[in-house]
Amino acid sequence: MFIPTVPTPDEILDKSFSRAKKAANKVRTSKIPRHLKAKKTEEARIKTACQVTKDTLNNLLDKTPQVESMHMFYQDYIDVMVGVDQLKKSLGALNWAVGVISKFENEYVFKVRRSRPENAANVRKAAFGRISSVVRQIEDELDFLNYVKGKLRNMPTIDFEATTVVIAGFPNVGKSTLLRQITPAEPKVADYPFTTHGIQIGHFEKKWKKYQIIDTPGLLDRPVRDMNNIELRAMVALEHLADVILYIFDASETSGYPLDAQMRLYDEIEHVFDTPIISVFNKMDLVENNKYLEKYNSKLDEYLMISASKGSGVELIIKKLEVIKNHK
Ligand SMILES: Nc1nc2c(ncn2[C@@H]2O[C@H](COP(=O)(O)OP(=O)(O)OP(=O)(O)O)[C@@H](O)[C@H]2O)c(=O)[nH]1
Ligand SMILES: [Mg+2]
Repeated sequence: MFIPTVPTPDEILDKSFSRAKKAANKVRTSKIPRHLKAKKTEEARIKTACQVTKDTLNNLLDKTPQVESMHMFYQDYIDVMVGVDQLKKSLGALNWAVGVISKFENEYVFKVRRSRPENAANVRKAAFGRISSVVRQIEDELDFLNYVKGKLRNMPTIDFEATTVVIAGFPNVGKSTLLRQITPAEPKVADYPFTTHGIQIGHFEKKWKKYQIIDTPGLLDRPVRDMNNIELRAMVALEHLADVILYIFDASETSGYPLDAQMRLYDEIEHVFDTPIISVFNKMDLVENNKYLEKYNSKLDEYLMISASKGSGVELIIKKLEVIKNHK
């Protein structure tokens, strides 16, 4: 999501007041009768300061995308990342400031026109004081928008036309390794849990069909209300994007999580989401005897057995994907 650069209150005010000064200088050097100059100069300063402040804030408002009109995935993603309510509140505060400054503009232009020439500067000073105070009142909101800008800088761009495969599973089971195998994407892979914090996307085409593979952060088998924000990003992708879920087990258990726990998460995902699931047993290169796996499924042949790091069995996944329909 693109949010324009967010200025601080001081930056906004510096710009507004220095532009106002320039506007005043123009009037001062123009051919207006001398006795009118003081008032005209201050009027120009007030108008310009108000305009420039409003323009700066309006520019921020116009360029920040409207969350409500976005796809539900983005809405939930933004909510998990920064909080949609807080974002709306901040934009609301900017709007409020624009309204108040418009009122000041009318009020103080009127005052300066009715003032005596020697009082014009004081009227303008009062106007500037009030503009400053309003802009400083939205300091927290501007700060927050700046934080939002940073947090959403890497917001993933989703291709809503492509068949979307969401890779899910426990931490450290090899999800990102698999994404690297199937697509040219290069997500970070490491031998510790929660390496992936955000949503990583890779693309490939097969028989003129576009696929989008989404790698997500690891999930633990715990209720949604106990999940941290990193896990929730995975849930948001599962909920809104998946045409099919690729559930990865670490059959070797070398990631440190027992298969029983991985199976509980599988059951939970199957229960919560109404999406086809392809089950994949990964790290089979480390499994010497897969007899013990049988206890997990009497129809063991329904699971694809692969080794993502070695690239073996990956073609079985692609084959399965070809028969999956894009249901959006
Ligand atoms: N032996 C073996 N190691 C693997 C295999 N697949 C992945 N690994 C290793 O397992 C570790 C975790 O791999 P990742 O791809 O980062 O796992 P992840 O599921 O994305 O992990 P998080 O992002 O932390 O949830 C890395 O050290 C990988 O090299 C495999 O098939 N065999
Ligand atoms: Mg990962």
